Amino acid sequence: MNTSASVPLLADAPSLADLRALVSDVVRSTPARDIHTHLYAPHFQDLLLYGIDELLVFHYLVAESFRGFQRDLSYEAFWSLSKAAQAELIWEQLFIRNSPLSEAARGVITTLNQLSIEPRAHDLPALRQWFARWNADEYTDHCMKLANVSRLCMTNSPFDDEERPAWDTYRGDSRFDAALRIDPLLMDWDAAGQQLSRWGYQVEPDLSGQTIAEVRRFLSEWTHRMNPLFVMVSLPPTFAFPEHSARGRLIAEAVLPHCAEFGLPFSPMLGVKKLVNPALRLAGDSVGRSDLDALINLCVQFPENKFLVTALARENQHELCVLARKFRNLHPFGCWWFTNIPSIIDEMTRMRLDLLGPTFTAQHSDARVLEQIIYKWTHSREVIGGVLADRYCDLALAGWTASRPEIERDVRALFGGEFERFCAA
Ligand code: HDL
Ligand code: ZN
Repeated sequence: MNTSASVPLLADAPSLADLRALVSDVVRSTPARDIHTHLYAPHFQDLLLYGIDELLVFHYLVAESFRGFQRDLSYEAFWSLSKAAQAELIWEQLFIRNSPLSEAARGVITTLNQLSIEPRAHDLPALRQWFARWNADEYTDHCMKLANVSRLCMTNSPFDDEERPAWDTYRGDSRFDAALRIDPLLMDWDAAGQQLSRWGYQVEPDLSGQTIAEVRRFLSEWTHRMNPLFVMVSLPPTFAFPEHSARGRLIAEAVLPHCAEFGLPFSPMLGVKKLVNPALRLAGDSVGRSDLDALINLCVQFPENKFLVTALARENQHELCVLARKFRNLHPFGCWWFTNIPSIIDEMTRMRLDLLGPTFTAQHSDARVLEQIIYKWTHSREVIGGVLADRYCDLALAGWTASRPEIERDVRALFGGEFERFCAA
């Protein structure tokens, strides 16, 4: 890219270098709506994770650390350590023995720097005291300000025994949205059906009798309680639709009619191979390429439903973009989990812009620890800003120089505006 050339045609047009700087400034200064996180409003107390130990024992860093740990450190021995001791081992392995070059390790450095903490001061006891001084409510505001995030969407499961009671007293938090997560219902109907029975829903293992109506009652009651933005589920690479299974019937006969009734997007998150290494626990999941014919069938057979989709496999991204061109009830979002790394965010964002224009949701953080929104949005804005700068320069060289208000409009769309339009449709 020749950034020194002045832009042809329009005399007062900015130079390409000025245009690049303008785009980067808009991307940096536009607040983002974070539509998928594992964070919780402070009302949920201990479910909202923050602080240096939580940052270091993040499951991405656990997986990366085990690659370097001595073979004599068993998984069980690691898990039996205190969180503080685990954090010390991870710090030693990923930050002292090696340079923190991975995305998640560099994220800790970015986060500490933006919190005005000198990372090399590495004194975990002192850092613990610094983090402990914060009030969760004020600290939430502080981290959201540093990340330039306007709203955070939680991941809320009625099946989570620790979370469920908090909904009896939760009256909302203007910074947080809810998302109704139903993995157990669709991934383990036998156990979920028994749980629903214990909660008083008249359901049968073979879905007979009142089961479908009762599952819809369950979904309706939690939708009224949570007021979720969408209904979401993580699905394996083998997910097929239609499918002659409890999952296939529950999606077709209960979940999608429920979402249509309440005007909620259904969000299948495709391609998770659960616990390929169970000893790593939360860090033990992997990725597999999904057959997106399932998505085609969903979009075709349920044109009244909205599908908010993210795929975990890099190999699925191009087809997902093409399908978004075919079905306006399909909205791709985010660079999820193993694709949330600069090299793939760059590739995915270029592909999406080339095929869809600014009509998708460019990113979500998937943050599990509050401070992670700082690094996840800082790193993503760097990459997305670079891609957009290239595209606006290409556009200028083609003869159309976008103005600052036009670029601000487009970036707002990519950072939550298109998601809001999709949800309201
Ligand atoms: O299923 C999901 O929502 C995933 O994001 C998992 O929570 C995963 O463990 C994760 O944290 N990815 O970032
Ligand atoms: Zn997630």
